[in-house]
Amino acid sequence: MTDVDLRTSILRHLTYSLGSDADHATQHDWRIALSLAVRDRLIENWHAASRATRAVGAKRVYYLSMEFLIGRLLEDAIVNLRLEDEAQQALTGLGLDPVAVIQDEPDAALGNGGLGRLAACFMESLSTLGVPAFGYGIRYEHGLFRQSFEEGRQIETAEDWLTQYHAWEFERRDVRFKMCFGGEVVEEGGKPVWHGQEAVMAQAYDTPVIGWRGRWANTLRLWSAQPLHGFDLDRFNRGEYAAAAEPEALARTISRVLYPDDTTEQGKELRLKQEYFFTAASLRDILRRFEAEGGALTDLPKRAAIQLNDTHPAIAGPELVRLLHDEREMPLDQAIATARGCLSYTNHTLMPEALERWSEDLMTSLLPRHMQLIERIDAAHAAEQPSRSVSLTGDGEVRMGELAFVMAHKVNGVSALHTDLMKKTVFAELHRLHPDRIVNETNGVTPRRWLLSANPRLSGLITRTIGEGWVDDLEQLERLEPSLTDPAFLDAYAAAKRANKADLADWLAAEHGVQVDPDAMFDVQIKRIHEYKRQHLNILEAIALWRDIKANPQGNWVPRVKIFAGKAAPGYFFAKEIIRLINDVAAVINSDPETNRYLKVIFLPNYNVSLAERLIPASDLSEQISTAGKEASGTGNMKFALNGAPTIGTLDGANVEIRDRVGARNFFLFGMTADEVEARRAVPEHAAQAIAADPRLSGALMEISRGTFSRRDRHRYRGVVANLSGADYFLVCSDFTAYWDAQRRADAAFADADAWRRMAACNTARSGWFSSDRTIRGYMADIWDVVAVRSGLDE
Ligand code: 26M
Repeated sequence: MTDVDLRTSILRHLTYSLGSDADHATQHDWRIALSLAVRDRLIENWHAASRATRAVGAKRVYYLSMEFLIGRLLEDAIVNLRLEDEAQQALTGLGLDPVAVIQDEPDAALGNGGLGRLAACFMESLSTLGVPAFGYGIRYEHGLFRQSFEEGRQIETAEDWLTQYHAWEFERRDVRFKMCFGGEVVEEGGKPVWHGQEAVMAQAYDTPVIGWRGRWANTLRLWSAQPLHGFDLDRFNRGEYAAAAEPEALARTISRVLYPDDTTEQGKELRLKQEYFFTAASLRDILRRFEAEGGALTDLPKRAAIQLNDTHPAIAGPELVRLLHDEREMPLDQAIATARGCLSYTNHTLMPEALERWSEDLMTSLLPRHMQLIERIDAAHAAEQPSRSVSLTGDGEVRMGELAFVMAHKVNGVSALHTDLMKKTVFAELHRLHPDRIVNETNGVTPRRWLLSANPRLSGLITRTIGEGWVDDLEQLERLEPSLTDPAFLDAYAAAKRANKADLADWLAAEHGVQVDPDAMFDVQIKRIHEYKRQHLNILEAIALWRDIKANPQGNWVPRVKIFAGKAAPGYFFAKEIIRLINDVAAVINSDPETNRYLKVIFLPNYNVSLAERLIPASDLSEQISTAGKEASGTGNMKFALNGAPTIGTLDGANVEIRDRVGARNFFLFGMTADEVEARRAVPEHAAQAIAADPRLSGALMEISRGTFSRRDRHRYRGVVANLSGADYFLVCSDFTAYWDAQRRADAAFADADAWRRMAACNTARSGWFSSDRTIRGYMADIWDVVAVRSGLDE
């Protein structure tokens, strides 16, 4: 089907795959027909990639992740296959609006936030670089919940992306494994044998992941849980209709829904089942492939690099030992060493409440053999350490971070600061025992999605200026450096940003009924809602600014539109309070005729990958204001910098490295450092002190307390104010004055339009290092010991 032009192919699919015709087709039909036509163009290279991998016996990367936040796939495929013009012409020729067709696709939200989006960027970079790789995860029936607001409060509803036909996946009926839970371990012939009690089938679904120019494609293999035996006809015939369907429903529960928490670990049985289910199915698949290709089992590390994305798949350690030792008779020590040779682990957080711990009781009842093996692994590790100071269990719990560390040959952090803090805090003892194990791999983002495709105006300008080599060699953006003093270039740069902002303003008016001035500063904070990310610091500044403007309405104010978006975990009460407060503040400020020329506040519902793609290219200022030491890296920060939005931020996560590269003059730094944060917490009454010292801060808090934003419910935000003026664990008050000052520096810089556009362009020109291609090269060299089979740069 690749021998025909795209238009013909679309029409053929519309007729023969969808059974529709041009006169009756809906937008959905056209979108599916286009997807299938585009899909046809990548299948052959996809198959060629796996043939090439087998032909040279190449080592493969296996990326195990509970989350892949891939977003829409059609536009990505069109861009990477360079079909933009042909698709545009075909659709217009058929009387369709290309943008509407692309946007008809639901966002695949199989992830919570940064961790899941990183996995998606990595998959794209692995394909662009021509590295043989599989992503392994769960095919959730429901991704992250849909968010709406009712009287300012977050309402969650189920997301159902899979109710629409999913054009990008292939069900692999021949790839299914039986997965067991529970039961007991019995001695048989002198060896322990696990007899599981409950069983479900893991069914593979494959989605091709296409790299830049379509030269290479890897596979994202997601597991769906299905009943072992379908429907119980005997029971049905006995009239037990609901009971007959029960086993099926129970089995399917495992892949039913993504856990919507990215904060606190809750120790829920179903979550542990999900983790074991997808990890064990993936390992079974990896071993099957290895054994089909032949070779001694001890050579597994030469053929398979298995990356654990956080501790969610950490049961891979004991499971791989079980497969090698129990099921293939490899001596235990050798099995542990072989597993360790394959495994490596990425840590994404230092927050103690987010570190996974499973109760030994739950582990014993669900995975009895694994619990025994964890004890054996612990004993073997203890024997290596004279001090015996690290244990994988304690207080009746299994510590998954320690388990992942001990079973990995490399452990990595996701920014320089975060890796440094890992060595000094959570893994201090393990780092002393294994000083070469921890390495840093600073995160990155794929420039294909986050610049080329999301920001065609800017990417077009870049390509006209330096050619298109930057797309898969992002550090070529440095070649823009001479243009940073060229007024014609800067004019074009500013015009691209202005046009993106005008588009966003139109969309805000059409979709959300809010009017904004495209010449105002678009100040944007988009990410999960968390106390450590401090959206409340941002809204406090808005309140203080509003009060200042009201006190002096004739002042020379720099117009601002503050845009927020992000979801709160459904059980995270305080985060939901922050959402409501921002919505309430927005309602008051936006309807104030005295100030609304200068200040608008907007909280956009249902933040997702597609909304990020719309907002980031239209942003002027990037809010990255976490309490120092808490944000492991951030990746949104990189997307903004690349798209020419300077950061206002703390020295946290990758902000540090962004500032080093874009230059201190092009970054609005404020706030305490990670060390100062620790010291400040020890100061008694730190919040009260900060409030007493800054009348703007005390004024803003007073405004909240007196009920200005509380509608008819005066004490609505009593809890928020009490938290901030009391414990204030995330030091919002102590950083407020510095944040205010940094915002005023941003105002002054923005008021000088020439200086601002130079600053913005500097951010683009100097952010090339933050490509996920660079990150993946780092993993290849430092962790995986793999090489590309076909470099993305040749041909
Ligand atoms: C854990 C247990 C049960 C249910 C859910 C979880 C869970 C899921 C996701 C916990 C944390 C999750 O994500 C954490 C995360 O997204 N971390 C972010 O990772 C990014 C990529 O490295 C970093 O850039 C961010 O700084 C970091 O917060």
